[in-house]
Amino acid sequence: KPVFQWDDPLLLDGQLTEEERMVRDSARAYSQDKLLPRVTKAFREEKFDREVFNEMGELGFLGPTIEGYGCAGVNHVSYGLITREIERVDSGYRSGMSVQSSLVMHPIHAYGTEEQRQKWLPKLATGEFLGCFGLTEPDFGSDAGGMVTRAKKVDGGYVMNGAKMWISNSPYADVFVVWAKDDENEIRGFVLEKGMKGLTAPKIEGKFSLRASPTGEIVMADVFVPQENLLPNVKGLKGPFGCLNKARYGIGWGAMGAAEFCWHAARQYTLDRKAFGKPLAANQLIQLKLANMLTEIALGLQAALRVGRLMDEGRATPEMVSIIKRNNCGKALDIARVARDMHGGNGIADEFHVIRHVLNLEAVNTYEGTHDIHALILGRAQTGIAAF
Ligand code: TGC
Ligand code: FAD
Repeated sequence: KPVFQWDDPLLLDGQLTEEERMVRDSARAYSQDKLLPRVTKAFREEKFDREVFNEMGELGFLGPTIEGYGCAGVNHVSYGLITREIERVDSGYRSGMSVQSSLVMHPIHAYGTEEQRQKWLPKLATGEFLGCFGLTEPDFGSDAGGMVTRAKKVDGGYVMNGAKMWISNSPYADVFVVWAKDDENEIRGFVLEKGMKGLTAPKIEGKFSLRASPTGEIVMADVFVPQENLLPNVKGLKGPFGCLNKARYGIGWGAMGAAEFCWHAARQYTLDRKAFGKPLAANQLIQLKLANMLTEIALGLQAALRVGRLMDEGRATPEMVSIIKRNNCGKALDIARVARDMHGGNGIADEFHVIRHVLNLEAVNTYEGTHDIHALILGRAQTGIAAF
């Protein structure tokens, strides 16, 4: 007789291959053994543990879907399982991993020359190099195509001027994938390297979200970028958006990991804590909240798995990715807020971890296309009308 498993309600585990389960188990063991013990201090003190990238590199978690160049070459479902386990601990660690994998290694692999791949990918794969991705500008976030950063053609390369804002990893980055307009007004991708004259990456202070992940600007004042640092094989917004498809997909899984943590914590807390002579979990209002969490997470994970399978078959579209990015981030944020409430006063203490997930998920719901921008993408897809 089939038995209901409350923590795997739709038997996701059985839908995975043996290899995928191995990847998941290795990501879970690493995240629980090595990231969880560090995260409270990292978040409280806004402390960036640079060595996390070397550790992830050693385990094959950086650029994991890339074949060769020292990368693991696993499928997209496995990539999603890794982000889910890392984000179960903290969205900031997942952010770092997503940026390195989908926004830095992917464009170099997909749009770069063989020399560029050989030069940067192996060191990004081990975590020896840290990468960042500059698309957003102070005055152009959702409307990324309005960017004003310029790459002017000169002898032997380009001179770049402009500023990028809200850039994950930038203060510590060695490699900067930056999107700018050329003399023909075409958006092109460039790889800038730490130490280039005129290139700085000041940290953004006062962040109350993703405090374990450094965020900064990229400021370019007459930076000379040699011709060989142009990513030659893409032009236009489809360059950066092609990277975002991969990263947004991983976030769809990752947000569910954070939500699962909050759900499990709320369940255990309300089983353990007594009020009015009985466990909190014995109240209908509490059980309703737990039932909603279980349902949304089970459905969100199924959707992420489906998109992952389609991606592995080459059949996924950006709109499918918008469905899971939007739904799973929005639902995870709701779940985290409700779980925080269910913890009462303890819910605001970082030792219970839930408030940290709430704060992180506020940013996760905003970056890589806000919740409403993904609604507009899905609105356009069914009406044919761009309502941006
Ligand atoms: P639109 O007219 O829709 O498209 C312009 C060109 O781009 C192509 N395109 C895509 N290609 C591949 N994948 C996609 N998802 C694509 N979306 C669009 C499109 O086909 C077209 O190509 P072509 O050849 O015809 O020119 O562009 P639009 O200017 O109307 O923009 C629409 C909108 C609002 C949907 C878009 O700008 C958008 O998605 N805005 C959100 C911006 C965003 O997501 N920024 C993310 C910055 S990176 C980040 O947040 C990292 S956080 C990471 C972390 O720490 O984890
Ligand atoms: P805006 O575009 O100004 O939007 C403000 C509000 O208006 C939002 O609610 C939005 O949904 C709404 N809105 C906008 N346009 C419309 C419309 N047409 N109709 C209805 N509502 C609309 N970017 C990078 O390039 N690289 C990174 O590594 C990176 N990392 C980030 C890390 C963090 C911690 C954060 C917070 C952001 C990061 N970003 C990064 C930037 C992120 O992608 C942008 O913040 C995001 O795309 C939204 O842009 P914006 O902040 O300019 O908001």
